[in-house]
Amino acid sequence: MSSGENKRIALITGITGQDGSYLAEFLLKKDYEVHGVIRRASTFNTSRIEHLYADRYRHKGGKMHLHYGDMTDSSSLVKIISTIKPTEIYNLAAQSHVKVSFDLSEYTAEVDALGTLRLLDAIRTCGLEKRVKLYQASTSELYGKVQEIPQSETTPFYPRSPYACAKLYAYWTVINYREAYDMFACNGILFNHESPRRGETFVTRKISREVAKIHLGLSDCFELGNLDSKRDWGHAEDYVQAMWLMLQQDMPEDFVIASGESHSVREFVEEAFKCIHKEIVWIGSGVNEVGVEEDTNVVRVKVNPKYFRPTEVDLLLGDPTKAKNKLGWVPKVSFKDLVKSMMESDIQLMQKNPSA
Ligand code: NDP
Ligand code: GDR
Repeated sequence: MSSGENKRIALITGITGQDGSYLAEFLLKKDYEVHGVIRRASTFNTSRIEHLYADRYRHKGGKMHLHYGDMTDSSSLVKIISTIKPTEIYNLAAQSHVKVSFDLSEYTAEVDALGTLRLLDAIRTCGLEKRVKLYQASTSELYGKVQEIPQSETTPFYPRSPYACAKLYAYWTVINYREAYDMFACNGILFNHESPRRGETFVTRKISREVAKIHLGLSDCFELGNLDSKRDWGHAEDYVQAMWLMLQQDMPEDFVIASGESHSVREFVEEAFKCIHKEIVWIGSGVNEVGVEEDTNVVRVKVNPKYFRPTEVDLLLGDPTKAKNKLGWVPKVSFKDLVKSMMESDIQLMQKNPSA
């Protein structure tokens, strides 16, 4: 076999997102040739991956290559796949915001559900179904309304949002193509994972940014929705390693990737304030509940129902035993360290640029 045939070529959809950026870094370190699909946008959307170019100012050099494409545009997917001939595809592209999916339900289904189908068909159109390995970004949102605690690969699904319904379609399409066409295609059922690169509208990053602003005297209070929902939060950098491990197995299988610990939004807030040496106590209830700073009694957090979802996912707690046993994967970053790393990063960012 020539060295060309051994070349490891990865295609990442969603490379400009949180996970895409960590995964690209991880694969480049493993000497992959990395290709990413980016969308045309009216402003720059490559801030998370610019450092991966050899010449970041002229967007040149290195082993990362970007291609314009979109999950709603089959022809772009076929063109990219037929040109690159990837050995591994990581399908991370999605309208990934659960609350927004209630407003953009049809678009979310186009991208997250049909987009996955388009990608699978593009692989077949290019005749690569026996050569390429596919990772699908499935989600703990599939579990939705609690059926079992903790949630594992065998827990029944009960999606609670247009996002989760779209991801459920994608999950089953991946399994169907695996069985129908003998494709190496896996679902990673990943529980929430965060980082300093997390999008600003997800709750953890919203909290770390707002608490950083309070710490620096740039703001004095912020608003949240449901404080009682519980999530199993890990660090994105740990989780992208699990994506890769799934594609290095002999057989394609689906895996739960989680920390095995669950914390409420309220606890995340408290931990973030601890990082700036402030204790938060809660008074009132429901929409009248506020978080006040213990020493000063100043209100720091208010509940605003505008952030509530029509249907909520109350409690997610994953059981990652299968991943531990078969992939040898265990998360390294604890909840406390995750909050600390996000807080430190946002304090630094705000110090440099207070209007960020
Ligand atoms: P982000 O929202 O940070 O990134 C989403 C990526 O998808 C971005 O690169 C975005 O591009 C791209 N994208 C969106 N729409 C399209 C489209 N129509 N065509 C092409 N690209 C598109 O998500 P994360 O990195 O957090 O998550 C990655 C994947 O994992 C997603 O599929 C998400 O649903 C799933 N997931 C995430 C979890 C988490 O906790 N982070 C947990 C479980 C699953 P642009 O930058 O231009 O917007
Ligand atoms: P989630 O993440 O819906 O779990 O989806 P998000 O951070 O948006 O919400 C987590 C929980 O926090 C509550 N919440 C708020 N959420 C936001 N965004 N803003 C608020 O002000 C706020 N206040 C309280 C929410 O109601 C919810 O209960 C994420 C995404 O990355 C998905 O793509 C992924 O599939 C799942 O994680 C696993």
